[in-house]
Amino acid sequence: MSLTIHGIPASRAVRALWAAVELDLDFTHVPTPYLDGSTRTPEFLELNPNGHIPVLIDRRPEGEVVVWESMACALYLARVHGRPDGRSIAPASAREEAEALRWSFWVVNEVERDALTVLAHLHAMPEERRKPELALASERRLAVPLRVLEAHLKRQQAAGQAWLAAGRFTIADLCVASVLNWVRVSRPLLGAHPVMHEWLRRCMERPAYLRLREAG
Ligand SMILES: N[C@@H](CCC(=O)N[C@@H](CS)C(=O)NCC(=O)O)C(=O)O
Repeated sequence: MSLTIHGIPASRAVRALWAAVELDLDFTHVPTPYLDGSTRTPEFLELNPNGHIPVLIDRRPEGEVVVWESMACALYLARVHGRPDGRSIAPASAREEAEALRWSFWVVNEVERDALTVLAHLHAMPEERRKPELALASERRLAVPLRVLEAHLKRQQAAGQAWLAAGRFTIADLCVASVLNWVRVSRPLLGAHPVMHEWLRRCMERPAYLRLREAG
């Protein structure tokens, strides 16, 4: 049995890598970049015909399992390689599994595109190519889903649970935080959602995440 993850931490591959590190898994990391054509070679396209990182390969007694789509990789690792003991990031009950699934699908569908626009046009792109009006329009749209998250986290806290799905950091927090991290460049969004802001800070200060980012 062996696990391999293709992709660099400064990309969506961080979701799979972060999950593997949180779960303390033994895995091979192939730091395939994405801006130099590495994801479009015939060999890579065999692994993921979409030409994107991350890709995860799980060599199991019953055969090779290939997973692409970053959220699927992270959820797969927690589900298949995590211990559902109520202490690890793996879902420990049907309710926690449902939370992980619904919040991961939610963040991809309701948040990811606008979050990336905010990151790109407020921070990541060269200044001369940024369009502040695009960032502003995305910030306005994001106010709707972020209100949902803020209200959920408030209810969790009132019930004595500091995290998204449980009283501990789980794969649900990892998946959602990996996207919301992109809006940390937006003061208005952080200021309008203080509970989310504080939760996000705690997620991004996880030693597993910091170790990955330090490594590149
Ligand atoms: N929905 C996919 C998107 C993956 C994706 O777009 N990855 C980027 C890096 S963040 C990539 O590999 N881009 C290379 C390319 O499209 O050529 C996922 O979440 O895995």
